[in-house]
Amino acid sequence: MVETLIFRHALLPEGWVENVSLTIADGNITSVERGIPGGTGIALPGMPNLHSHSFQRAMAGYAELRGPGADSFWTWRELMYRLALGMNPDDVQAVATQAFVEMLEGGYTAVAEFHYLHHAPDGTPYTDIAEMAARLTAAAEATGIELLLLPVFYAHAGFGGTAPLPEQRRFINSLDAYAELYERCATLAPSGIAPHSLRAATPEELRALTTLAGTRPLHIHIAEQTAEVEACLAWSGLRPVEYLLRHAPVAPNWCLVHATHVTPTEATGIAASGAVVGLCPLTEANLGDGIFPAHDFPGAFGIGSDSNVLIDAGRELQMLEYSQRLAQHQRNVMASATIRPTATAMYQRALAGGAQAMGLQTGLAPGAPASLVTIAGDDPDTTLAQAVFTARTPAIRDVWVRGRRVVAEGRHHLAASARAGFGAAVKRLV
Ligand code: NGQ
Ligand code: ZN
Repeated sequence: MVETLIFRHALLPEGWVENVSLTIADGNITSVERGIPGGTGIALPGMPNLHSHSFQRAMAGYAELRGPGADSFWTWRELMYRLALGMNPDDVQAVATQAFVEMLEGGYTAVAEFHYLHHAPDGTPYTDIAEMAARLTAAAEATGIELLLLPVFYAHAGFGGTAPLPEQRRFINSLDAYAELYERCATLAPSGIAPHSLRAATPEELRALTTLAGTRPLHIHIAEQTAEVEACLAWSGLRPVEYLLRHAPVAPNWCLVHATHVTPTEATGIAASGAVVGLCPLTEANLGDGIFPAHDFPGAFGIGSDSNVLIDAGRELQMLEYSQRLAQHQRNVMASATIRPTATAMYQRALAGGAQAMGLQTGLAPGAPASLVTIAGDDPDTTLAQAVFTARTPAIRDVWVRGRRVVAEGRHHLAASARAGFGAAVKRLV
């Protein structure tokens, strides 16, 4: 089927263009024409969500009260582990369905699921070792979001190969079991390799995973918390990013998730490696991680919804810019000399970085997937600025993924049933 969409404005690789028509066949853009009148709205390439743990959507709002002592990332993690231990495959699918609906309504057209809840509650693998990944795939297919599966390798509780904690038992695989899991995932959806962190994989395991990855996407959590930096220094004499840059073949197919605590030398090293930094500003704020020095980072970055405490690409960019303003005591920090409107500049960089990290082609151009979102307004830079900085509700109107329209007038076609399934799962879980 061939379809033509006409827009008043569209964000093309070279910037905003007026009166654009896109011809779509078999899910891909086959031609882009300029000077075609009669269109309405503003079209942008859909944003890749480069880091999500969809199951954590079930606890959004339930961890915002103080415990007996001082709360931290680590006390949040205890609650999160308790949730993880209670979830069955139906729950995982119901919660992912809701999260993916919200992602599509919030401007994301693709998601990388950094997925580690593999096994049954007692830690034994399901009959199908990729049972949970299959549930994520089913949720992605039902909602229409494009999925990159990142089955996570998790084997240790801390640096130096310490034994995993009992409450981590659902995450644990040997390298052999992981290879089987990966192969199975690759039959379900495009897949990459994901050592959870330098805490969870030893140097030998990291080497084996790097070999398995080849040039496929390789994502790893790094330097998110100061306690992790200190533990890494105590173990190796190096900071986490320093360690990785020195001992692993970090390259453009790598995504360093968070990279919050980096020195200027480490930041320069990441940029030189060509790797993408996976920023998750809302989760990093929610968990009290810290602020990545994005203001002068010359490398690639994308955005991720991570814990899914709030799912909205615009809000994620807003938090990114605001965190830099608060730290730098300046305004319009993420704008550049070539793209002065801040929201547009951030959007373009996060698109490119997200696509690189997920191994996707992006941009409204011939040959790229027809994955796009629209917002309503006249002046595109101002409309996007309002969507990011001033809108009280998500500004996304329509969403297409690979030529299939899944959101119309701000609403996903499965919104009501997804919400009902999610509500039932959460009621049982919390
Ligand atoms: C995760 N989340 O894997 O879900 C982690 C917490 C950990 C974030 N880092 C677990 N935001 O890092 O040990
Ligand atoms: Zn994460």
